[in-house]
Amino acid sequence: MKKTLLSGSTVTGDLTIGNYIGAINNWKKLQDDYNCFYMVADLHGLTVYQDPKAFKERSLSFFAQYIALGLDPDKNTIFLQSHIHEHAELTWILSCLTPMGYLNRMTQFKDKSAKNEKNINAGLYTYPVLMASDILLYQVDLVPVGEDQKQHLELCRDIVSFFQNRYGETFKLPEPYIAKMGARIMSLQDPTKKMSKSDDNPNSFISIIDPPKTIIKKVKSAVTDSGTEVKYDEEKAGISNLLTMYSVLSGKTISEIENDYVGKMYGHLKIDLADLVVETLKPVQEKYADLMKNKDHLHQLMKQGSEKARVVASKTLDTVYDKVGLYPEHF
Ligand code: ATP
Ligand code: LTN
Repeated sequence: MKKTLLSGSTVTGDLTIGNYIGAINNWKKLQDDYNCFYMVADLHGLTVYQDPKAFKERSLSFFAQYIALGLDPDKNTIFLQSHIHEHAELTWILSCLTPMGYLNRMTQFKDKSAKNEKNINAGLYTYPVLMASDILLYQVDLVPVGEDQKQHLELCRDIVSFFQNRYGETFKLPEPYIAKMGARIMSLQDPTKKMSKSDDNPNSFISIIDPPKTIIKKVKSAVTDSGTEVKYDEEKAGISNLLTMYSVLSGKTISEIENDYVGKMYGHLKIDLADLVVETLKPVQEKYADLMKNKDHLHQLMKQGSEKARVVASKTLDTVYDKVGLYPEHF
């Protein structure tokens, strides 16, 4: 029996090279060995204001971006979170068991509310409970996430014990699955912050569907220090970030790259990195363009994903409703 895993990305902006290196590239490697659920987290996206028309298009685009990046809709269950109403329903039940003190500790809530002072809504606060529901509905063994999501996963594990202490064994206890290399790509404009697709400054990230000219411009204008020697150094976050990206995308080790650039300058590495990113994304962008031409086909694939997801999610939710003592509608 294959182990089950689930992961997802929030619908805000477009997927970045950071999401690719830190998440989707790893998801791709897991698709043969695990029973994988990959979710387009559109409900999570609503924690910030979204223009309804643009948001609809973006969710479809995200679904196509997952597939274009190499997730196979026949091998995996790829679906939109909002298509499975069980996510929102389980969130309510789990919210009633989650102490506010636990949510108060979440660093993502603190960061996002500091960034978003005008819209600190309850959804932003209970976001980790929705994330726990995403995971627990599918009885998953593993959750591949970046470092930034580890705290949410720990909370999910706490929620399992709150629930099970009251109602008995119900959920599988999920484990984080964190890839070692390239787990964190930093912003091109402030390399002390992680690259984030919802950053206000588009020069801080490379979107996987940015045109080649934009990619080249963004890499060239990446912030580095005033030095010249191409060497990995934790004190020099900018150049180290470019080296990490180069290493993950080329498959070369950092020291091999350092050797290749002896006597050369930061600018040389930037030009080569820009080319490498453009080349890596070329087939992805071609596939994306192809997929977006045929929306009926995309809708068909979406339906295929949600039908598979619903079978598992509804079974778990039925068990939960029964355990907490909600009166059944059917006998
Ligand atoms: P947002 O800006 O909306 O917070 P994000 O770019 O941080 O978005 P998420 O949707 O939060 O992306 O994350 C999707 C997955 O990508 C997660 O597993 C996360 O750990 C990973 N990820 C996000 N940003 C990076 C990054 N800069 N480097 C590596 N992995 C990342
Ligand atoms: N919060 C996650 C996205 C996400 C997720 C999940 C990841 C939503 N639900 C369930 C793993 C499992 C993020 O990366 N921002």
